Amino acid sequence: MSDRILTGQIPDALKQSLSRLPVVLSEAMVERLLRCVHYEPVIGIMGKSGAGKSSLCNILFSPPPASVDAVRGCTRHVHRYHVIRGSRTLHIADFPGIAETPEPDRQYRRLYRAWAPNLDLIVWALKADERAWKDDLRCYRELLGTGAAPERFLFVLTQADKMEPCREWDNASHQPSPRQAENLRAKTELAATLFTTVYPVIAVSAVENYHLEQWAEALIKALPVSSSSAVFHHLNPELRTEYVQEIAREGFISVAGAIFDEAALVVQTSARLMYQLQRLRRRFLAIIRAVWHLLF
Ligand SMILES: Nc1nc2c(ncn2[C@@H]2O[C@H](COP(=O)(O)OP(=O)(O)OP(=O)(O)O)[C@@H](O)[C@H]2O)c(=O)[nH]1
Ligand SMILES: [Mg+2]
Repeated sequence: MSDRILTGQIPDALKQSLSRLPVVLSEAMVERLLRCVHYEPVIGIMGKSGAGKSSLCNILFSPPPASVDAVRGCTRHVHRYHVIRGSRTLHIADFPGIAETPEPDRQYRRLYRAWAPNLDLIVWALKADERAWKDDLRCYRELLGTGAAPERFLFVLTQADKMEPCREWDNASHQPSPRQAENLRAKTELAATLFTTVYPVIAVSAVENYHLEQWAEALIKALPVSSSSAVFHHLNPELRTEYVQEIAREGFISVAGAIFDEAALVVQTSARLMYQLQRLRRRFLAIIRAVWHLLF
């Protein structure tokens, strides 16, 4: 069954649950909710060339995003990729590699300013076996200097299997050796300290399928609640764990609650009506919870 048919049926159930509200109000609420359901998230990807940005995206989303077009942005390009599932699209904006030109900071500032209003989250890939992240750090600080919010950035340590001593990687269990694990722990801590990250830094390997579930959780948690369910819809099915599902669903329910509360503000409030509104709210959110898996 196509998701358009489904979302056509679901508004009726939702409208019914809101039948005690004025029709204009309940219709406006359902319309706002459906806008959230069909919202097309945009995730920005930053990091040095070769950090493993494309590999991470290809393993994270389903179907793997295909390069579609290059958008001219000032002097460099931001590559856009689209992940299309059914009638829904997730957009990925792949920023040019840091430190590839003599003037990277200025270009990044310009590109970032142009894109910032559209980005739900920026994933910053740091290669695990890189000795120094001097350019990444300088660039990140530049962006913060332009007013970028730290909570919009999620850092990830990529290519964990290349961490020294890289010959010790266990190819059978797809796990690091104890010495590699210790080095990875130290490196993620270092990244979190240097970049003063809002979210934990997780070491992943796209090639070895290492820690991808944990990272998908971190991604869904870091996203704004208004877009986490839409991103969930595009995750590789293997990464749509119960826990990831719960985070996204609860986020969407909080959005629905906020939509209800805003609408309720315009309704006359007597003590009796307040009580009824609270009951209505509970019923409305219970329906959202029950149909969430059909929406996403
Ligand atoms: N061993 C290992 N190799 C990886 C991993 N991720 C990516 N690579 C390899 O690293 C190289 C660069 O990966 P990409 O995903 O193309 O990196 P990128 O950041 O998109 O690079 P640009 O598009 O040039 O900016 C490729 O040869 C990948 O196969 C990983 O987790 N482990
Ligand atoms: Mg790439």
